[in-house]
Amino acid sequence: MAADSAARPGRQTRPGQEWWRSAVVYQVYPRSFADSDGDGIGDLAGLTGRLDHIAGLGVDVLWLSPVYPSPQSDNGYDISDYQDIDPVFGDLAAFDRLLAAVHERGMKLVMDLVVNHTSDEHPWFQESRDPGSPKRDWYWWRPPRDGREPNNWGSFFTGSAWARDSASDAYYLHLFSPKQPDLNWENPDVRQAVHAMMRWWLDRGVDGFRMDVINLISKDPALPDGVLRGDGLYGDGSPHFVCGPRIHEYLQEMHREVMAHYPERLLTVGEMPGVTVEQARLFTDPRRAELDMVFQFEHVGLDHGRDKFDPRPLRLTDLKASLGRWQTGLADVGWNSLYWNNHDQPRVVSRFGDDSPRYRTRSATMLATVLHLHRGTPYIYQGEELAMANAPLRSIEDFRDIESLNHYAEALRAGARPEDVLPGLRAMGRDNARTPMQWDASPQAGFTTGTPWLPVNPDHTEVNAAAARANPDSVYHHYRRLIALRHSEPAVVHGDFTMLLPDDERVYAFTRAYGGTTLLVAGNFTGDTVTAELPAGWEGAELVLGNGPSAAAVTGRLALAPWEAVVRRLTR
Ligand code: TEU
Repeated sequence: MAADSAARPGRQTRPGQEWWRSAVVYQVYPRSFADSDGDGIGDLAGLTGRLDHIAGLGVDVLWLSPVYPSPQSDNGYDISDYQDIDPVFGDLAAFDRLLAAVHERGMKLVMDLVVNHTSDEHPWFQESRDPGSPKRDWYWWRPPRDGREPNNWGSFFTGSAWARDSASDAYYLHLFSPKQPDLNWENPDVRQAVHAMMRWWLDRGVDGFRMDVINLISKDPALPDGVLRGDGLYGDGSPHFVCGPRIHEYLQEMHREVMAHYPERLLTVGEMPGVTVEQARLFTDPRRAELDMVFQFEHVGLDHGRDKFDPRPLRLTDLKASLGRWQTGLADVGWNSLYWNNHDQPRVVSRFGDDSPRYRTRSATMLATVLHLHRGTPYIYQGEELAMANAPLRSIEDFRDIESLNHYAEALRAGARPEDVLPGLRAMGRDNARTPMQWDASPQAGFTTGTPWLPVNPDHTEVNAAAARANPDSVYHHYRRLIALRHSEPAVVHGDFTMLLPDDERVYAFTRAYGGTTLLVAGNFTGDTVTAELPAGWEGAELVLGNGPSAAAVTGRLALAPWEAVVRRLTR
């Protein structure tokens, strides 16, 4: 699919009809998807060999998490060369073969753009360590303040957000790990280098970007202290870098310099920790020419206590209030992304469903139905279509993720016992989402012929793609039917959203209305049989999609079996 690199005056699809509004995206975390050479790590050739599994769902886009050269300190979100492929995943020729195979199946490929920070092993950073280098101002270098860090910000991965460099006895900023120094987007040379790199991938045929923590790239240049966090050790710098002072300017410039030159072809989604609905309206308003949609974090923070590793039970009314607010807030302008899972979140069937053999399939298909019938673009994370569950992570030796390992070490330094810390890591750690994709019931689930970098979940003997594709009642085929419904029923894409039963702690119900069609969607978030009041007029409505034996008869009351979901349709 050749890039339209000629800058045509904005011939744009009418707002509201862009192709990505009816699209479904499938995220691949390549390290854990399919290994073709037996080294225990997934690779591009392995992914290319498994594309029919993805295409068989009917998805439109494949989002590929980073495959660039990287020391792998944060599993590729620490990039040391933006225009090549890490040898562990293959090479550019293998990438081109993957891209062609994706396009041959009528799908698009979106790359992960990680430009808030590079790896500390990127040549740009290595050059910047010399105070006299022209690259010095490509990063946030500051002299010590009273012999210590330039401000009190804490890192997302525990500890200070500053690291001292002996080469110049100065500090550099890293919101994540010390091996992920933040780029200085105040510097136009940085922005131009990023734009050139983006065009290089788009001219190669890539169809867009998922932009990693893109709302963190603009910092308050004064770098003021933050309010001390609960740990009393570090300040919360987020008011000074979340959706910072120049973020819209940077994104509008990126759109002018890059996206505008490839009209109607791209999908751009900004990952935005801390973004609000009001801000998302600005980021996704097509008239502002910034991004198509954003990943917000409100709904995946509702079960956080002191922090993410202090999980609390989810209240369904909180979830409905949060997702309902995002539906209302982006109803007349902008667009939502819709997700439960990704490589940073625990598996939703374990988190918000019931991953027991009895209710794993039923709760997974209920969660999928409720999410996919919202207004927005749904994202499916690898294995979600199989209802893959959290991994049996026992001791800290079972963990690989830098975020979990750093949290554990800091908690023990602060005096906690392992048995106090491990339950939160087991429930919420990112390794839960990163166990190898479960292809079949063979010893390593068909993921590798070698030793996997992270153990395969033992439940792969029952939970695997081969079994799912062979079973018409599987989660896989339910996702396929949901995607087919999105592609055939305009009310799913364009319908107005109205939340029902906002105060009910058991049932999530809403309607979608478009033209003469109204859809009723209801999901039972419990393991009990429940009934709920419904608006009149639904008696005998057509059952479009369900996941349970009872297929929830609708009279004046809605009766739902444990974890049952229904979609009914009325056409006036
Ligand atoms: O994640 C940013 C982010 O907000 C998450 O790290 C979040 O803080 C946590 O993991 C979930 O509670 C992006 C990438 O998705 C993540 O994999 C990277 O580690 C991070 O940025 C740094 O690039």
